[in-house]
Amino acid sequence: MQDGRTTLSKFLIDTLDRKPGPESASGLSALLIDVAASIKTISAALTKGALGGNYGSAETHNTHGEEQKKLDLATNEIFLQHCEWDGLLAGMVSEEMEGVYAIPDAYPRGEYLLAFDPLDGSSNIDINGVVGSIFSVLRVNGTAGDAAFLRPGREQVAAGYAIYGPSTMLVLSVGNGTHGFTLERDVGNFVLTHSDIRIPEDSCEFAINASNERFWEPPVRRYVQECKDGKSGCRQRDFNMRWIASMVAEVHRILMRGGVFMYPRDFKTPAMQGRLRMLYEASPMSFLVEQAGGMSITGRERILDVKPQALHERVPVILGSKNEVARIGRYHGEYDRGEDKPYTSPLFNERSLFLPDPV
Ligand code: AFP
Repeated sequence: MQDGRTTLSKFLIDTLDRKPGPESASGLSALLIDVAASIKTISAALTKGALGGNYGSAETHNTHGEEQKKLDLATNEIFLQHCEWDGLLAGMVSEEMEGVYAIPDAYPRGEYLLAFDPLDGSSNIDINGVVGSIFSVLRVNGTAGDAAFLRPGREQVAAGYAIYGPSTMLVLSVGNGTHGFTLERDVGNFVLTHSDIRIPEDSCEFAINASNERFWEPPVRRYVQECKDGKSGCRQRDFNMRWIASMVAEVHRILMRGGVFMYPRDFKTPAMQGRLRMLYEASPMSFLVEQAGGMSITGRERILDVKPQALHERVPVILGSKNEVARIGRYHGEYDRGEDKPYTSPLFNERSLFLPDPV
């Protein structure tokens, strides 16, 4: 751009098309421009709020048995319409569709696969809260059908999310760091405003749905209890807690100022490994977090190394500031090896004369 600002198109041309590499001239930048067009359209629809006539339930359920809102279906359709025609995709998977969406015969097939959650945190819609869209791009590898998507997240060639807050932002990685673009609404451009985002390695903020505490595993209980003990506990500093019920909003906060987000394994629904979906929530967010210097694990494994077995598989997620996530991983290891002492802190309350050794 002549005014010195970097638009999304300029960023993609410079980063992908003009650099030698597997994704240069393969159409990935054009695909990401189509994804960005979906995001702009969704942003415009959300801005209308209740006046858009899209509020409320669609009175249908998705493959997870969750009630679909009208906006879940409308935003899903927006992604399909913007991305199916360009000849760059071989298939799409979404939270709102049971199987792989095949590209209609009228359009050519391409080399990429797109997985997306068109409206993450949709329970926030009715309260005019923050919501988002999440997406992940893989290159086709010869396999067809579901198997084409069932690959570890480290194979992603691009991942990103949109956050629809006071401003709309697109946060993106094509494997060279994590970068944030802000939508200039009156012009319709995404402009690079947050180049090479870095997550602080330490933090004093955590996010978890505490109403599930009784179902958590001991290592997670231990970590959260230690945070809550604050200055009078073994961490010897106070922590803050946040919960927005939109993974996009939580991850965005962590990218901006650090922290930890947890939707860990729990025993609320024993058949489920976790709450969040691998292909279009955990995997792309883990890619973005790692590209920003953070860490993302199930508790026991790096998420980007886990090979999903099903399109809508769920996975436990613990991500954010490296040193905090590593600590939670260490607590899981100690617990699994039987080295974890049950955590109690009766001496370390506010009347204590003692402070424990930091661990
Ligand atoms: P929806 O996209 O179905 O609204 O789910 C949002 C989400 O998957 C994730 O974005 C939140 O972190 C999590 O669910 C919130 O879960 P709780 O309902 O337990 O707060």
